[in-house]
Amino acid sequence: HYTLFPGMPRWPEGTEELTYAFNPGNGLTDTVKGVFAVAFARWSEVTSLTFRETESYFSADIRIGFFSGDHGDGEPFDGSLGTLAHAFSPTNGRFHLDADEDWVVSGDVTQSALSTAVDLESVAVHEIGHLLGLGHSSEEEAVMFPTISSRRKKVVLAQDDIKGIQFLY
Ligand code: TQI
Ligand code: ZN
Ligand code: ZN
Repeated sequence: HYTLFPGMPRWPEGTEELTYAFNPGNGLTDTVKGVFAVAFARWSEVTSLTFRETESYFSADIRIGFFSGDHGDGEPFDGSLGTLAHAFSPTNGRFHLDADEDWVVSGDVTQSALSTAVDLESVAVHEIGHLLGLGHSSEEEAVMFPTISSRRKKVVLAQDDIKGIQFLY
């Protein structure tokens, strides 16, 4: 079953559109940005929320960046595997990914030669769930389940994820 954060934080009643922006310092390609767009679309398909990319990193609702090791928020990344990414409950909007992972951006993670390969879209869909207010699920098929096998792709929302997000929005 899905969980919510303590106190059930959510984006305010009446929120229709959330903006997101990428850390300008990362210089991300359109291919990488496209993975996030697809991940956001999975959540907008089952809610009335929409997501729009903006150029303005500091005024965006959701701020996405790749960082290595200690990056100034007291939750340092740890190199390959371990912590892959973190995102915070509404309405914080911080969405950080570990720059030292072997991210698979396009192509099939299950076929990667690297045992450390991590599927970017799978992690993005999970973290967006946190950004919108979902905690972890006890259901293994849910994208909000707290573990993922390496070289696994899990991007399709389970009924449990959908029930959780539709409770909030
Ligand atoms: N990062 C943890 C996560 O996103 C950070 C975290 C732990 C967390 N407890 C939390 C965030 C409670 C919000 C609320 O779960 S992670 C997975 C999964 C991670 C793990 O790097 O361990 C995914 C990131 F589920 F596969 F294990 C993305 Cl998909
Ligand atoms: Zn961080
Ligand atoms: Zn999580």
